[in-house]
Formats: sequence, structure tokens, C-alpha cells
Amino acid sequence: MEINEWKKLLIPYEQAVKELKLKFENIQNEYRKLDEYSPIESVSGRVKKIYSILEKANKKGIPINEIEDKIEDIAGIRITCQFVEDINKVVKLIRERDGKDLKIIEEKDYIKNIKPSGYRSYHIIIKYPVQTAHGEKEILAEIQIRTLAMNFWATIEHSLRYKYNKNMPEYIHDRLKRAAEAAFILDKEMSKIRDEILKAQELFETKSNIVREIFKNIQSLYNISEIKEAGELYKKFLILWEEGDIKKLDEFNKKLDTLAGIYGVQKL
Ligand code: 0O2
Repeated sequence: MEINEWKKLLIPYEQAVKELKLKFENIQNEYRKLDEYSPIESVSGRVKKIYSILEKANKKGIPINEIEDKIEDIAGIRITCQFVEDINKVVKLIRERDGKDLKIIEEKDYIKNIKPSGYRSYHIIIKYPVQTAHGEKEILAEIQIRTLAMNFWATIEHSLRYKYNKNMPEYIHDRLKRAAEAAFILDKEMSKIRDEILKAQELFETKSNIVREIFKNIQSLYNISEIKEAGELYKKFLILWEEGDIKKLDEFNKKLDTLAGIYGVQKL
């Protein structure tokens, strides 16, 4: 194939990479604008180099006229996430678009089924329609979704694999396997931290809701002049607040609810 034919062939792939990258960046920006946590940490994309396409075609015995149907990653998008849990969210976001602006052809879960090299990542192969000057063209693209730790390992392993070109010394191979294990443990540790953060946020939310209810009750009781103990109740609340025991605060609030019921106080 002549260089001009390659150029023509790759144009829709370049367009697809640009469009898909922008679409995922838009999702990320939308979360950020709404002050919400974005499961997408970063997005990158590339069109496979001609020599890499030829190398892969050669390795897999794919004739040149079949590369567009048989090489799925001429267009590639990589989405990195902070936590393993975010990967599922991104996969869900992509599945929701299936049949809309893209078609899912295959999903490859190398997180459940780790590759012998130690490689972990979630791949989704899609068909994506591109509007070109010569009409619509549907191309194949690969979306790789992985954590920062998975990406770090894969980037290093990829460059070493190219450097040694199938002659990787055994000791480097072993080190990479151990590094893959370390990246796996790092992801697990980060997930535990994430759980702790979520639990702490939940606890904070519960506590602030109870305190808000207590304040409403005390304020309502204050508004009824006969209730002298409202001042005492406030003092009691301050003591419980100092203690910080959420259960005691909740019990106290329930007592206030009962008292408000007895006095027929309308909650504010
Ligand atoms: P590049 O240079 O990143 O484009 P296979 O027949 O299984 O070897 P296939 O059918 O293309 O390969 O699909 P697969 O396994 O899903 O791999 C597609 C891409 O995933 C690869 O593209 C890599 O980017 C990445 N990948 C897969 N396995 C490994 C691995 O062990 N280490 C690293 N670092 N990346 C991997 P290319 O074309 O191989 O490379």
C-alpha cells in the first residue's frame, strides 16, 4: 500500500480518536462543573503508527486488505481512573451509549482475567461511525480503561518489551511480575482508603442531620415561653456534642421529639 493510501485510510481513525477523546473529556468536565467526583481521571488517544499496524498484521497473519476488520485498535482511547471501582462506572457509562453514538462489539476483562504478563485493564471494542467528506464510515476502536497504578505498570512494561524485543532477560521478567503484584496491592489499598473516606463522609452527613433536627426542636421549644427547660436542653446538647457519640445524640433527639409532641410544638 502506498503512503497516500495509508494517509487516506487513517483519516477517519484520526477523526474518531479526536471525537471520542472529546466526548469522554466532556463527561469528566461535566462532573467537575457540578462539583461531583469524576470516575474519569484522564483521557488520552492515539492512532496506531503504520509500522505498528504492519507488525501486528504480520504477527497475526492478517492480509493488508483485512487490517481494518481484523485489527481492532488502530484507533485507541485510554481512560485512567483513580480507583478500581471507577472502572465499573466508566464501563457502565459506555454501555449506556451502546446503540446510540457507538456500538459495543466485545468486552475484554483483563482485570478479572489477568494476562500472563501481569497486564490488567478493561478493554471495550466498539464500532464508531465517522462522518467523512466521502460519507459515513464505521471504524473499529479500542477503549482501554485502567487505574493509574495499572497504567503505570503497563507503560513501563510496554517500553521494556519494545526495548528487549522478545529477548527480555528472565530477571527483568520476574521483576515486572513482582511489580504487577505490587500495583495490584496498591489498587486494593487505595480502594480501602476510598471506603474509609466514603464511610467518614456518610457519618458526617448523619451527624449533621441529627444536629440540625436537635436545633430545630430546641428552637421550637424555646418559642413556647412556658418551656423553661429549653435552656437546660441546650446545655445538655453541648455536653453530648463534646462527647461526639452519634448514638447518644440520636437518643437525645428522639427525647426532644417526644417533648415537642407533648407540648404540641410545631417543628420549624
Ligand atoms: P500498542 O503498542 O499498545 O498498540 P493479543 O493477540 O491478545 O496479543 P490483541 O488481540 O490485539 O492482542 O488484543 P489485546 O490483548 O486486548 O491487546 C490490545 C492492546 O492491549 C495492546 O496493543 C496493548 O496496548 C495492550 N496490552 C495487551 N496485553 C498487554 C501486556 O501484556 N502489556 C502491556 N503493556 N500492554 C498490553 P498492542 O498492539 O499490543 O500494543
